[in-house]
Amino acid sequence: MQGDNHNQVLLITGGAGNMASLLRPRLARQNRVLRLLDIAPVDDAGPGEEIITASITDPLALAGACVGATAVLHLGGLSNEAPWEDILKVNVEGTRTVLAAARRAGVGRVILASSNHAAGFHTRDDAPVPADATPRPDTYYGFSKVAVEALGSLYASRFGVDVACLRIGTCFAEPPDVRALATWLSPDDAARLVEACLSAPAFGFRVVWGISANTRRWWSLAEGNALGYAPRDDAEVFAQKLIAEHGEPDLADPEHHLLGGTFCAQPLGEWRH
Ligand code: 15L
Repeated sequence: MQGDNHNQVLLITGGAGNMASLLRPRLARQNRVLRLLDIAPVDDAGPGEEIITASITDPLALAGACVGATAVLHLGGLSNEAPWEDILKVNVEGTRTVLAAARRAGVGRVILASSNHAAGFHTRDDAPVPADATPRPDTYYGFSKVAVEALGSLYASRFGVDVACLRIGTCFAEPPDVRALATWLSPDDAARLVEACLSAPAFGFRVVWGISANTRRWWSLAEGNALGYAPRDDAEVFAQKLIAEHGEPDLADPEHHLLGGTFCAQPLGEWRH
């Protein structure tokens, strides 16, 4: 998609999910088709949108979805802790399926939704935590995001696909809690980050934090900046309201000291045999 403003086709997996819903109106452009793939129904396809109802684990469906695509934004998958087998099937196998189909179709750029939970056991002692900090997953979900990043690296190294992994913080319309005063990614900044990844010159493999310019952030924005990401929002505008409701965060508490917050203490998804 680099520099080409004509007939862009952006395949978005997880097209019915929270992030895709926030991004769709913000990524809409003349001469850009948003091709939304999801196993769940996608509501109200607008002008310039196409819908494909399929699972990300279906190689044939992905092969078809990638025909003519200029880039892939892979948001599909489980977005929280889940049973091990589901995590493997949907997040790991699903991502391999997406990358393999993109590569076969000659798609040159893939943006992968990783998560802060790939590095959840880093602490404030490491601040500012670099975007490519060593994986320290906090859950099976976090492990799957490490695997997502590793698959992205494999496809970048082997096949020359540009792959950007977004270690997303907390992406909602508003920060939901006081932790998110540091970890929020506003919907507008999420769109800015995706646009930066789409328009940057060839970059190989990158890992960047998906956060806004939050006053309380402690994760590095340097790697995102290097890709052309310039966030404009700051969760601090919600601080007064959130602190009145929940109190000032105690930074020594593991919820705020550990990068992955409460995920670091939640039970792992149960095993199924
Ligand atoms: C994530 O990866 C989850 O998908 C999201 O629901 C939030 O919990 C977020 O991390 C977070 O850490 O705030």
